[in-house]
Amino acid sequence: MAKKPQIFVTQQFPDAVMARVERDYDARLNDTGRVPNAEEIVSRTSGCDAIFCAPTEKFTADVIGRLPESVRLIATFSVGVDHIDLAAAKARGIAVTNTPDVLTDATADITLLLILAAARRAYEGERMVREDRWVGWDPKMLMGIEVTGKRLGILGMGRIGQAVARRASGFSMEVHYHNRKRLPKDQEQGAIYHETADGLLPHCDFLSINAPATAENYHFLNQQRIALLPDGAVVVNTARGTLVDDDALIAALKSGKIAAAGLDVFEGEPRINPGYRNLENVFLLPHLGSATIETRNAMGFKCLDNLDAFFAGRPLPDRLV
Ligand code: 8YV
Repeated sequence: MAKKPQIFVTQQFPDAVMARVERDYDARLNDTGRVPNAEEIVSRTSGCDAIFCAPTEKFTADVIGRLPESVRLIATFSVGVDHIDLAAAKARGIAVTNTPDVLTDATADITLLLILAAARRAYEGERMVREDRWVGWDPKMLMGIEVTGKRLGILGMGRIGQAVARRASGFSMEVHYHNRKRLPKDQEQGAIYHETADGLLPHCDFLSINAPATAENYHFLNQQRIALLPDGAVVVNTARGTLVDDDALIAALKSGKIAAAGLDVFEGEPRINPGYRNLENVFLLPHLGSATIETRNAMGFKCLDNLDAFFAGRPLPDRLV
């Protein structure tokens, strides 16, 4: 029987995915119960042909430069690839694949969950019931912001942004967007295009951040840009925490300039800016965007489809470099 390719698997992925890993690969599992650091990534990959990883592992140019010669593919369990220096991988001849499409719906669903939860004060309401502080129906209790019919601005109209736009039309929202490139009409989902992000912001009763993290959009939502939003806007982020300047958003949530926020991602996660913890008008989730059984299995299978193709000498379905 042919020798199975050796791969380093950095996380305990869903069971159905791990069953396929163990059947088809000579898998070296990260069994430390925590995210491997740079040293561990380098030492554990010794003799491996490929790495099956997640965005919790950082593949900087330095780490990529120190990977053993034998490593020829990094398959990441994510659509986002800001944790991998693609140029450094390309320079070393290491292919990189990701998992587009399969997590679009789950992530768009959670974007709507955050829009609704933030606008309708779900955190305060849930706590009131659970803590037995609900003394009875009251016509002015926990009045939130109506979602139906409002303007939604989408920053980043890729697959997930478009799926958010489709869902928002079910709430009769007027959708606006900014994207580096304007989309062809048939992909715009009826949304109104703004050539610049700053031009989009004044139209956002709700702002949904759906852009990939890049060096250019680091702290995109800063104090100056928050000032461009209408007073009392709602902000949601399901993309990457680095697009938001947390101190600026916390100050705006305190002053009421931003009425509420819903956040699934944080700069430096799993640690979060402690300023969020005491705010009632922010709904916080621990990066659950793609966390459904169906989607997480599909993401894992997609990584394996790429690994299988690589070792069979076929073109990689989701090759980035
Ligand atoms: C992933 C994500 O589930 O795909 C991405 O880029 O942010 C998430 O949906 C998460 O990064 C774990 O792999």
